[in-house]
Amino acid sequence: MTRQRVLSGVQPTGNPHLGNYLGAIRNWVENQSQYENFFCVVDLHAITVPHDPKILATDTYGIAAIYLACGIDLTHSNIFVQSHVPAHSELTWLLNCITPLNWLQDMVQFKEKAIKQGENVSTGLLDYPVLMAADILLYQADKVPVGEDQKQHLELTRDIAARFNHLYGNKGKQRILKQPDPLIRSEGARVMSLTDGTKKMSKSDPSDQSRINLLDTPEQIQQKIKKCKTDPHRGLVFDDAERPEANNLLTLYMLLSGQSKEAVAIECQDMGWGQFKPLLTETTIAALQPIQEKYHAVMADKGYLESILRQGREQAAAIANDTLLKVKSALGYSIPL
Ligand code: AQP
Repeated sequence: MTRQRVLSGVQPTGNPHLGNYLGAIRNWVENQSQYENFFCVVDLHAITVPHDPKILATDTYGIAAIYLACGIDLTHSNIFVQSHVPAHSELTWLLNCITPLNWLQDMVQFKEKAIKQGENVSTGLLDYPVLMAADILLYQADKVPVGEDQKQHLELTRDIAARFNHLYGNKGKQRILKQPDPLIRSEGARVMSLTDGTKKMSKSDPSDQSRINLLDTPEQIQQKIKKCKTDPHRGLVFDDAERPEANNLLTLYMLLSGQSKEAVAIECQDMGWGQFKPLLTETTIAALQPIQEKYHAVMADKGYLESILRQGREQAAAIANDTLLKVKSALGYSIPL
């Protein structure tokens, strides 16, 4: 039986954090043996906001190394860099021409980032979801494991595929592009900021105190948890809308310690913050230590990393180019001999 195909990615913008790990990468790792997986470093997405050309390549390698460090296994998964497969850009252009402008203007992430950027909003930022649709549709992916923040973009991807198939696949009778399903786990789907439990933990938050980066030192982790926002109540509980920080920090503890929600609820029900914070600190440091060690080992062997990315690119390009050819042929392009 052929395995279903999975595609997902992380942008090489800033430091990857616990949200990227718990919302996305951890789920890729846990489920990878069930699927045929393609994990890309989405470096074309990284320039939709102002970026520094001096660090883009290093950050791109860094995210690929994080994938390996978190447990991506090359017997089940391919790792590649988005810009190494030109079909991503080409399909984006073709899909741009069938995507209504107002679909993009309605995207929540665009509106939020556009407000943050003021006058410097690029066309690329508006077009980000079409590039994301191209990333996914090129691989005819069945499943896309992401955090909750990407759900709307996944719905748009499905709409774009359906529209293409309707317009150019004989009113949908011929399925040229497969509609993917999102894979969003309930726990960890939305890791919140350490400084405001109602805001998503995010690479672009100007305050480094708001997130725990996967490469933070034990001292940084200790200091961030010590200073993180809490509330004046004693006894820690999940799912109290009035206590978003308690819910977030308990969820982090649950996921990083590998315990069930019930066990954590019982363990922490009578705790004060003074008792809980050292426990969370110790658990976080212990969970990140093996990831950090593997990351540094991979980054120290650039030749190895490059060989993985070369192999990943070959596997990815074979599938991507096949889909691109089908799309161009459906659109009426002459195919070079
Ligand atoms: N806070 C989060 N909780 C759960 N999942 C999250 N993801 C991101 N933040 C959280 C998931 O991580 C994957 C990769 O994200 P990305 O590289 O596309 O970056 P992003 O969503 O733009 O991540 P950030 O940190 O939030 O960056 P900015 O600040 O630029 O917006 C995705 O699957 C995402 O859902």
